[in-house]
Amino acid sequence: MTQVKKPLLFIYLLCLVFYAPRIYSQESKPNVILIYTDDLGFGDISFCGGKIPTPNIDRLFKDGLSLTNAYSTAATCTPSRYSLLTGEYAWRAKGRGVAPGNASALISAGRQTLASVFQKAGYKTAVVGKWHLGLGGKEGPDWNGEIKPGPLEIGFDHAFLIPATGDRIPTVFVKDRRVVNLDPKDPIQVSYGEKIGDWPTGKENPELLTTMYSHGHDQTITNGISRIGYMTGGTSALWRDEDISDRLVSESFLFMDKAEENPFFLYFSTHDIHVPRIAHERFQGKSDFGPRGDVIIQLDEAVGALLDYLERKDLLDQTLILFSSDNGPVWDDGYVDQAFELIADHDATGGLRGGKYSAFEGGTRVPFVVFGPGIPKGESRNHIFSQVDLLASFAGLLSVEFDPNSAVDSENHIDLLLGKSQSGRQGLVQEAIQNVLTYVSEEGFKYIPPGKGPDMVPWGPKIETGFSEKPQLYRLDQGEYENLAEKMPEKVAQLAAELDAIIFK
Ligand code: NG6
Ligand code: CA
Repeated sequence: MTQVKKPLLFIYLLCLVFYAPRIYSQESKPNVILIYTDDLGFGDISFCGGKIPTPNIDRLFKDGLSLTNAYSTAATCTPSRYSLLTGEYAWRAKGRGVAPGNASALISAGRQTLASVFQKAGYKTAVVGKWHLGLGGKEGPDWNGEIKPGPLEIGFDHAFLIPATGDRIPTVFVKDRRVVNLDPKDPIQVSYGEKIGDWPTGKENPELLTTMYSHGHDQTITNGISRIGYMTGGTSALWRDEDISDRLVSESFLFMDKAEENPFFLYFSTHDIHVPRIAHERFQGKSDFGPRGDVIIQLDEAVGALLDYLERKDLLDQTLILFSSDNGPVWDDGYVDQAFELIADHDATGGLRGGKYSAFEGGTRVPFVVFGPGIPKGESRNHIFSQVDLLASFAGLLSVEFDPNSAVDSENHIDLLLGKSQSGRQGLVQEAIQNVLTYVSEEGFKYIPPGKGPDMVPWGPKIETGFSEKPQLYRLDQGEYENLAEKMPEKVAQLAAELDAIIFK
């Protein structure tokens, strides 16, 4: 008997040696794609009640785990993205508000980030899409030379970037550290002060515009659209807005193709559905809701293209997909694209008050889904979760040591993300415009401290700020309409103290 068993044991051990790493890499080191959309609300997804069909995003919801009380850390892009990558609330230091298109890098070279956590665990890492976290040293990016520091200095192996936003110049892509397709004989010049060069502007030559601006956005015209900021030069490098989504998808394929044997982390940071909302010709007029609806369809197709890719490469069962948004929805965000006029019964916030920029929930409570192997299908959790937690959560999953003094606000909630636990945060902070900080507690209360400020976002998007000179307390299951602060002064005091404890920690 023993003579028979020994070779069997040997074969068994051999199998373990060969198969264990595969099993490990499939189960513990899944590929991770973080689809980070721009200005997308709950109600923009047809699974959540949206009127524009989003079958591919719906698939993530139907077959994944949705966190219904997940928050971006801010109601605008730059601070949300800063927190997402660093694990630190952006408001802890000045200068992390919406960044101009020539801002220098906001995250210092060498700093630990979500990407560096993946890199440490042996992943190939890439960011493809919107960056909006500044590039270059103190002087800002050298558009005609090496653009450094940037994503490659903080944990990304590869970058294909919209440097800031679609509505900020320069309207060129940056690949790793260089502007794509730049002709050195036609250097780029950029100014966020005085006009530079002689290219037409929206203000001086509105007759050249294919999309009119409504507020701001009246400076240099590229591709028929006037933007924020002035530029001249770099003609061969200018993007065509209609092609952005397709380009981001194809660049993602290139990256995933090259990752080969390594697991990969792809931060797929879409331009959609930010302004200017210029869908590819094949989507123009496809929704009944004008350009805002068309780019939702385009976004959905991009998600579908990623899913198809994974299916084709047989990677679907080895890849976790996270899907979320950097802040809540907005309608008129600076261009006349009829987003407001055509909204009809499409409720982009999904019933939340406010929207992008706001201290109300519409500013920061965003769609959040996890989809992939082992994730409960079609379930949801209502525990509170903040995007600032991704760093500690993935460090936990991958057993990577991380510096909690740098990711000071990040908590490990990987079990919640994977659907294995029934608990979340105790409380979290959100940042509205004008640095207003609000607080949500695990019991479902929202506290907005008293402060001065306008009722409506001042520059025109027709969104309530949520600011008031009185303290505000809401029960979130009842919406933010009945202010309970006077009825529940102890609760106000408790939440104000909890908020202070986080601010001054
Ligand atoms: C605002 C822009 C808005 C958008 C926003 C940033 C004006 C009047 N408005 O200043 O159009 O670009 O910044 O959006 O210029 S975010 O999603 O990147 O934070
Ligand atoms: Ca945004």
